[in-house]
Amino acid sequence: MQIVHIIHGPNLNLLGTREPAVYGHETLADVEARLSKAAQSAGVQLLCRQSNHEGDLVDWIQQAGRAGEGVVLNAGAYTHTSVALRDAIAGSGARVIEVHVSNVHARESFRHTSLIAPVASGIVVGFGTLSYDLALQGLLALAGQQKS
Ligand code: CA2
Repeated sequence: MQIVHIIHGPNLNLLGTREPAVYGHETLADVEARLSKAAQSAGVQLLCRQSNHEGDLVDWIQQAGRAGEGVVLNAGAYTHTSVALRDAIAGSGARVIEVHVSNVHARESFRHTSLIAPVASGIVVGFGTLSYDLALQGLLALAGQQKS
C-alpha cells in the first residue's frame, strides 16, 4: 500500500488550543482523523508525525525521499528559515506538498518567504486546516499522474 507522510513542524501541537482567529479550532488529532478517512478511501496509508525539532523533520523527509514516498509538510516557522529542510527535500528527492493553515502572505513580511517553496511540488496556503486535505488530494493526484 502506498504510504504518505504527514509531517507537522514546530508548535503545531498547539493547533486548536490557542490563537483560534488565525489557526481555527481543530486540533492536530482532529485534522489527522479526517485525513485518515480520506486516505483510507483512497487506499493509502498515512504516517502522521509532529516535532518541534528541525533535525527530526530532516530525518523524516530523508526517510520518505529514500523510500520514494510523498510528504505533506507544514514546516511551521522553519518554512521561513530552514536551509536544512530545503536541502533535505532537494537532496532526498522527496515529493513534498508545502502546507500552511493561515494565509502567510497576508501576515508579517517574514512569513512571505518560503525556503521550501522552490523545491516543493505544490503549495497550499490559507484554507485553514482544510489546507491539509487539499494538499493530500493534490499529492495523490500527482502520484497518479506519474503512474499513468
Ligand atoms: O499557517 C501555518 O500553517 C504556519 O505554518 C503556522 C506556523 C507559522 O510559523 C507559519 O508562519 C505559518 C506556526 C505554527 C504555530 O501554531 C500554533 C497553533 C496554535 C497556537 C499557537 C501556535
